[in-house]
Amino acid sequence: MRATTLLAMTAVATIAMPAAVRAQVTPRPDGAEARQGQAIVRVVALTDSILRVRIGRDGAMPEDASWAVDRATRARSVAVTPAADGFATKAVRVRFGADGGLRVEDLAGHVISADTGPVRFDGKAFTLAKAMPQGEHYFGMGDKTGGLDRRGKTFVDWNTDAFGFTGGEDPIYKSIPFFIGVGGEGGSYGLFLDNTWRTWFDFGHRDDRTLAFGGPDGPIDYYLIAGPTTADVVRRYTDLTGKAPLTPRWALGYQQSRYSYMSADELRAVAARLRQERVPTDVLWLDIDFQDRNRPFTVDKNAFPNLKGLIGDMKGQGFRVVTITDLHVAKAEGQGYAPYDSGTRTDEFVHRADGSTYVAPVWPGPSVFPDFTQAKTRVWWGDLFADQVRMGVAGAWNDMNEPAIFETPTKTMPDDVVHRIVSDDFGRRTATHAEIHNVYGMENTRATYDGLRRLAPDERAFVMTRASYAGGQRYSVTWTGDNLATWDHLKLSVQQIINLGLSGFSYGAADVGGFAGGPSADLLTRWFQIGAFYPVFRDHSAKGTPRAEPWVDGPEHLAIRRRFVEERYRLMPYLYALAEQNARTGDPILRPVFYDYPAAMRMSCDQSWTFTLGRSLLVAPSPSPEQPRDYDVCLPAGGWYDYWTGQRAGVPQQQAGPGQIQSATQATGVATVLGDRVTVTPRIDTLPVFVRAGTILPRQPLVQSTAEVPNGPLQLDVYPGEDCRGDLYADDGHSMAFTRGGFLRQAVTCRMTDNGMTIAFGARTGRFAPWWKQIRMVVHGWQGAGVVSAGRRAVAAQGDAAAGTLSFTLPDQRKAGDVTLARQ
Ligand code: MIG
Repeated sequence: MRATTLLAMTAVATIAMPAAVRAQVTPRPDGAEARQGQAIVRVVALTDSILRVRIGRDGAMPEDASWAVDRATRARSVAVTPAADGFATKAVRVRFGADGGLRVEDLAGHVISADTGPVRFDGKAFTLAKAMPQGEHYFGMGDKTGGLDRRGKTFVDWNTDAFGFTGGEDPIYKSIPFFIGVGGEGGSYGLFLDNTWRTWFDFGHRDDRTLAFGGPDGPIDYYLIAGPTTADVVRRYTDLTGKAPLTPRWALGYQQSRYSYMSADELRAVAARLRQERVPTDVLWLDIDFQDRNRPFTVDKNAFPNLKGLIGDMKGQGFRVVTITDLHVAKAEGQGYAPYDSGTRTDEFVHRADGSTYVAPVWPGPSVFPDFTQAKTRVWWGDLFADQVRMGVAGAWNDMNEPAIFETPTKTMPDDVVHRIVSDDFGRRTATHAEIHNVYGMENTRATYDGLRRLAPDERAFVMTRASYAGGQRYSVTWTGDNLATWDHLKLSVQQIINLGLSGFSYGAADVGGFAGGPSADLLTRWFQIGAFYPVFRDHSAKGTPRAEPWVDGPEHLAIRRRFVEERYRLMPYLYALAEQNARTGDPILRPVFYDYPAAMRMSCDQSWTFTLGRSLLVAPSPSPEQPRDYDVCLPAGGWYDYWTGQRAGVPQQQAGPGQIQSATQATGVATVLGDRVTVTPRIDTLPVFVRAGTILPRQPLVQSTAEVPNGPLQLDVYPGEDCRGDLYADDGHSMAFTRGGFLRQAVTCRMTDNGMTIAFGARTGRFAPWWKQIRMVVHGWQGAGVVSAGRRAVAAQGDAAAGTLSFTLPDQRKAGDVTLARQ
């Protein structure tokens, strides 16, 4: 069916051209060029699986420069094998059709991506069109709304302050012109259009056989990234646009925010209550009201008379303080406001077309805007954080950087505002806002991030942004902006974070509870349960809305919320190892199920916001969370355990015999297990979480913040199954020492033997001495007693028949070695 459609489309594409005409292909050592009407298409193999496609409109290639892909990466290439109609790498074959149309196949001839015709121009605007096979689905594009799958929809990239955006609203805050096609005959592939203008993508909205995209101007410069797995694509996309740096560990803790905590006293009271209620917390946020008249880099001395002292006291209680710094600089002439004075002196602000400084109203009133596309302006901006760093501020929150402008229907700068580009490989030139708009926020975070790294070179920098562009993950984490306190937004938040993760932004957040509106008690509780599994877990709410701290709905709701925050803290070794894996590979922290389990694409349950945290944990909220009705969870093949009870959750159907197996689990209410399908009866105090069979899951004793040293052993839960492993990673959590050997990495694997199991601790790398002195092992799915030995030493073990576990304690396993378990 799918192949027929493709053949038909190819036929359509070629019928238009005289059949005998062949595209003229000019070979290159690293690719090939062909003529497409008036245009030249150049394809260069950066690697065997990453192709860069540039199209010269009138013979000349576009400027070889990028905000997203650095020079060294763009300069990579591999030698290719030429062919009459194109070339081949070790992974793909590139063929130009008679009309110069591009077709990329795997080496077995499966189509990965194929033009349906040549590039089309309309003045400066361009349109590219590719075949859209049935059964292919599309993901990525950052945190755009519209559900998980982009198929059938159309999107525009134009960073927009979208307060209270609805579930289908577009554009919103970020522009990441990158998508992944999943489910086509050539496997997953990615396409990144590196064009900062107001680009657009149509995933079959107009014509369900055509995926079209284009822009109003700017370079036609895109990358095709072959898989075949989705993970291959994401890793390669982050090879191109950069990995997110390892965050400080405290950024993985619970974070409490509000627009705004209005005074030092109020912040102290919130902090005290968090500790009193024993809700583990790492970060407190100060929103715009901590500043003097909303002016960036100032402090309201009445409300916060001693910010440095406050931050120090908070640190003493295990809290970090992150403060907001918007990019609009108050136009405060002759008032001793240093950012304005120094920026004016050295001409750091964006100009109008007539050369005067562009002034527009935002929070501080009339404001001016740093020209972040100049390297020297970024340095100037970064240096402004010196005071904050001195006061102990832990990180920066860059808001309003679309940029948002008040009192104008476009909500942003006029298109003809002039930016100066003096940066990277760009030729020195001016550019209109139409070109720079979508990268303005990212360059703002770049300036902030680089500044913090310069000011405190041995600390990891933490920046959170609202607007960004492809590659922004190198500088900041992000959140989804001004969402609403509705059930739809709770679900949407996970879909947004999944697509952010597939778009390089592995650290996604959404305001827990919803920014505007005020959540019901049940909604806020559910949001805590789900938010506890977000990569970044921050409760935040708008001025004038009901408070949304964990205790606001009374002790019963607080108890549920606390339990989920606590569970996140217990999982910190797992979460932190995922963060570190992300920094090396680009693998998202929070993933769609099909990331690690491609067959999940074909499962029949509603998986529209089921997600995994790493490959080992699967979180399955109700597809209609506001409804108390039963729902089905499909678990990928291979077997799963109920996270909360440790019991096997998916007995394969063939072993179950006729009829259904009833298995009552404490966590999910009554679960009916039929094959890999689990029927869940929702309860407000539970959230179904499953652990992949074949996992060794590290957890730690409960702490009230990551600053506290856990008291007790590291716990390793072993869930037997195929490819059984777990990863230990530890370091000091905040400094750059991990880049100099100050880390601990160790793999632990398990395999079933005839009469039990062998658990193998791999060799440890790195020099970091961890907090744990002992390891508590809990082996699940174990029947009866067991004899355990580590090396030649016998280890006392306790079997628990009811729980189906065997437990024992080992000294820290600094060296590689086997632990053997024998059934008795
Ligand atoms: O115009 O700083 O999205 O999180 O609390 C509103 C105040 C400005 C928008 C952000 C929101 C923040 C708020 N900001």
